[in-house]
Amino acid sequence: MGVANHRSIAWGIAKACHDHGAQLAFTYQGEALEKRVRPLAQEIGSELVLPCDVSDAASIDATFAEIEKKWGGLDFLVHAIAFSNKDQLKGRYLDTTPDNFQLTMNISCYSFTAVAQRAVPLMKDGGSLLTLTYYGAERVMPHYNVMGVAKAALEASVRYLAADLGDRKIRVNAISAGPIKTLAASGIGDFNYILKWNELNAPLKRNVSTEEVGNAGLYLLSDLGSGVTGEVMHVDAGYHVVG
Ligand code: 0WD
Repeated sequence: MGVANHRSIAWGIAKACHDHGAQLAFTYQGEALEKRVRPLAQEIGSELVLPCDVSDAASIDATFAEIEKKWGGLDFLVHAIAFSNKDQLKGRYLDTTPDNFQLTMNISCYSFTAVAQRAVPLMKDGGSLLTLTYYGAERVMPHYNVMGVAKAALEASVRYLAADLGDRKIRVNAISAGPIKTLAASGIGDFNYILKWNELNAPLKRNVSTEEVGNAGLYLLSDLGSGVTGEVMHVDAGYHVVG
């Protein structure tokens, strides 16, 4: 969930999983994105491409009902979705409006729990849930503002969901990715500056690629990561140890 185009982090994860034999379904939000997602899904032989707006409970219900009908079960799920009004991803956090606070929290945080509620009954033999977060949850990053607050809540929900679902052999983790130039990132003020700063200061002295996040995703989603749950794993060229 969350492929918008070939630059999307979710696409990096999808490709890594596909390369290792996973059968995948994709969701898209609205017709404009459908036009982008369908050809990508076709590229890796996926026939299940479904609409899903995570701000609409009925839409999530319909998506998972269709997955159950087609597959009868689910092994893993990737949630790579976030949204906030662009005019509040610059300037001060202090200026966040109540409407955009709720919208950002709903789409960027609560939706992970909402999709987990529908995915869990399909994970009959255990499973793995993965979401995407950013260092702005832990430390103040310029312009990240309300999204940083939402990501902090998302990381906390990873821990609570991991505790709730461990007895069903369902693992719940997050990847804290370093900055990557995607559609969503282009909405963040001074993003190019953040990219450059990360490149200059990260221990590896570079930024990460969606392929690298994809490989880490493969580890957490597959049995390679069977002992890992409740974890926020940084894939950021090490920036979090210096930033
Ligand atoms: O630097 C970055 N790019 C980082 C991104 C660093 C660390 C974390 N992340 C996170 C993002 O916050 C997000 O949670 O990774 C996740 C994926 O983001 P992305 O790959 O950077 O961005 P993008 O390719 O734009 O995919 C996000 C997609 C949306 O795209 P747009 O740009 O159209 O908003 O999230 C989807 C949509 O496809 N999305 C929704 N899907 C269903 N229902 C909704 C919604 N209501 N809102 C947004």
